[in-house]
Amino acid sequence: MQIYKNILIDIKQRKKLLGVLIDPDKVILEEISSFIDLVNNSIATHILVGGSTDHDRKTDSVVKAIKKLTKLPVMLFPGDHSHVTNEADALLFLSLISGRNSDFLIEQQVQSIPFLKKTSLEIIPTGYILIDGGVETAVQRVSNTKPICQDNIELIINTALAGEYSGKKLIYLEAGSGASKIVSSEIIERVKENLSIPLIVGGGIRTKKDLEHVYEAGADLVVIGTAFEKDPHFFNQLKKE
Ligand code: 1GP
Repeated sequence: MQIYKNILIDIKQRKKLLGVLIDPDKVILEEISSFIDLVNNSIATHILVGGSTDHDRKTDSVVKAIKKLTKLPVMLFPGDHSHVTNEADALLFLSLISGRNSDFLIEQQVQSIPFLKKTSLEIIPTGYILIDGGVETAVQRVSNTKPICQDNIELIINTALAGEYSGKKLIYLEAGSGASKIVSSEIIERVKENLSIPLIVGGGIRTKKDLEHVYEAGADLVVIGTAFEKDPHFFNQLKKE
């Protein structure tokens, strides 16, 4: 699978992509099969696995279970270097470029190399930008970094471009899992018009309307986790045609 190449092809064909985020810390393995059934019958195009923490070291077994149940590409979205497994197809190789905590800018990445040197995972360099989502989120707590205020659009654009110019292949605008305020349309529009690499947006997206707004503003791939976790019936509104 060439996941990044396929993302570029999809964008060229004006397809909008949807990633379902599964957090190994929250998942009940016995229930995963019915959940993935819903994912398979929906417009979802990718599955992301990860979260800020993985207390029970479940990433490996969760990805293994998911891979047996779907043909969708599975991308890792790790909270730190210990959450990486060869069972997935790709790794979002995240650098938290909105923060100034060297641990999440480069240290975790360095620590992951002994494993990644031998991996078959497709590694996708991703500039990860934390934006104020109205509540203190797990990313903020775990990374000990401050999100960028939604009013500071210039700083958000400059951070995204600094990511692109330093070679990231994706930019991820993150309001944080369970955010009460999603990334505004204005931010998405402005970042998108400045950027030439694909744009991911996530955090706090709960309704089909939210999803449509974020797509309209210019997001290429939207990530939703909490809304599906809380109410799997949400998939009924996003059924494949
Ligand atoms: C979090 O962007 C993702 O990292 C998804 O957020 O759980 O709020 O959908 P939600």
